[in-house]
Amino acid sequence: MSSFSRGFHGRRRPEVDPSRVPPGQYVTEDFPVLSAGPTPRIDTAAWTFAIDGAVDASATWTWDELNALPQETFTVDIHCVTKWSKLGTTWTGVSVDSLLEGVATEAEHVSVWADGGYTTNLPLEDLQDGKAWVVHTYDGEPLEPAHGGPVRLLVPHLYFWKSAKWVRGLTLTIDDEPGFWETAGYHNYGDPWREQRYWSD
Ligand SMILES: Nc1nc2c(c(=O)[nH]1)N[C@H]1C(S)=C(S)[C@@H](COP(=O)(O)O)O[C@H]1N2
Ligand SMILES: [Mo]
Repeated sequence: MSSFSRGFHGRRRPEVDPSRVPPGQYVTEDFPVLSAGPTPRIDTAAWTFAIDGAVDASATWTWDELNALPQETFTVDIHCVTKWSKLGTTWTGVSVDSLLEGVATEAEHVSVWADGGYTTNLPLEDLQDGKAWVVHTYDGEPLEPAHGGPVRLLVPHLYFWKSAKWVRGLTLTIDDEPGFWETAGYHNYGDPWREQRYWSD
């Protein structure tokens, strides 16, 4: 009896801090895969990451160059518009601040683009000041292709559809250009704490 209840308690889910769960969300221990299309096959030997658009000079990085930039490992909560949140996810990658260093621009918007044709838009300032990364490692392992490997964007303070999997570049734009889900009715900004799920929210 006592050993049974000890074992039972040992397998209990960790307590969830409700202040970390945005309105309308539930916490999952799983890591669901949500993709609008098939998982692209990506060869890192031919891969590049680009910053272009309304910039004085475009910049590109090869796979080796990206990996030679300063790397950060950080733990954040992620929130999907389909209502699951996953707390305490640990990632490694390059902060977008590092990529934007030396990029001169008048732009205030970004169109994020990815292999497979997915796009998403956000204000440039939401990618700055330690709020966004391009990540290649999840929980100490190379990011699985289904979750966006070799590299995805991670913008944890916005709904997870802004975190483009298989990201290949940031196009800085003067005008805001709604992306794949934003054109299909998702909210243009997508703040989970204000429950900005759809255009009408
Ligand atoms: N390229 C690409 N990125 C994407 C998507 C997609 O379909 N294609 N789906 C988005 C959505 S809606 C969510 S919730 C997350 C899901 O990431 P996951 O499959 O790693 O959980 O990726 C986002 N990034
Ligand atoms: Mo999503």
